[in-house]
Amino acid sequence: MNPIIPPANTSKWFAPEQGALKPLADTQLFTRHPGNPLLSRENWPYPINSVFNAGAVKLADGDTLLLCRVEDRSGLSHLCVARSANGIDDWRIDSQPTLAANPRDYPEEIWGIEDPRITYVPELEQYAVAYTSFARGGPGVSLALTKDFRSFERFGVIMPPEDKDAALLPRRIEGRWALIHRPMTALGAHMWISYSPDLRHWGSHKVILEARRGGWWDANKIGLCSPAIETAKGWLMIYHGVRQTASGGIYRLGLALFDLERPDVCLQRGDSWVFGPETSYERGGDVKDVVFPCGQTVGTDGDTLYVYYGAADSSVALATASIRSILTWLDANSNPADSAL
Ligand code: BMA
Repeated sequence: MNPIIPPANTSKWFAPEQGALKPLADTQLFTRHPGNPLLSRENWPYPINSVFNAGAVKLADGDTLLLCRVEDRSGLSHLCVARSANGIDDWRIDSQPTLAANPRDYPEEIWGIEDPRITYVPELEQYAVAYTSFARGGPGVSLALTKDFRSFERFGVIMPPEDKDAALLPRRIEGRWALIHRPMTALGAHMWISYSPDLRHWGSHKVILEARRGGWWDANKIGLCSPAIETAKGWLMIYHGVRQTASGGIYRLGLALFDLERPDVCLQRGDSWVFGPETSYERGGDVKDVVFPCGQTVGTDGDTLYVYYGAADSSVALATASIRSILTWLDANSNPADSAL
């Protein structure tokens, strides 16, 4: 029998029913840092249960700042800053919560605040922090602005429950601010975009990426991970998909690209997931089988992504990737029609 010889430019066969032969996903797009996990409860200057799901930003002085979700021993979460010159080790951690829930003035935070995403907004010369506020009505999206991660201007709830996984785009689109978020609606758990003239009043809501159905890795529930990355080819978004199994959910990461001036228009969506729980610190922890980035920084080469992710709701870990390689991968592995499955 003749051996099956793949075409020269592909090493493997993939999904013949989709027409042209496509290479299998390159799961090596993301490389774990050998020092993982970077931060866990042992590193904390005060007693906590766990630290995970951190927003990230590169400060003007070159430091990497992580705004970590910290779960204390009451079970509720607050946010705490860790700074490092190289973004890898020698973290300087605030000696007490940096941004704690304030349920007296913000009752939507009665069960804590979680999962911050940080966007630097040049027009405001401030960082916008979108985070989950958790109360009896469920999780909602709250917003705060800060210049220094010491004092914060709170805007309160900007998207009512049930909603989470939100991040602001760094600039206005046709004069309006744009927020990516993930409301739970009768339609399902899909990614939406909403617009605002002032960061307080939001409208023009639209679904931009749907959870797929059936056996897909991102069936039924998806959400934005770290904030969208502006590239020459479009807004690159890393999103999570949750596969429900008999033993619980598996949180994995996928890629999608959106039009620069029409961020509601999906240009490409990867067929397969590109990063999922494999190591012991991702497969085991308070919630097993979870990788959950909330932030990234870009290296001085303008190409290397440093993606900070929560591992198993127990620690903060780092994976690096090349933006150029991700965009090349999307060219070879996406099907625009998939955005509306
Ligand atoms: C999601 C969020 C994350 C969490 C993940 C896995 O719904 O609540 O904060 O990391 O579940 O538990």
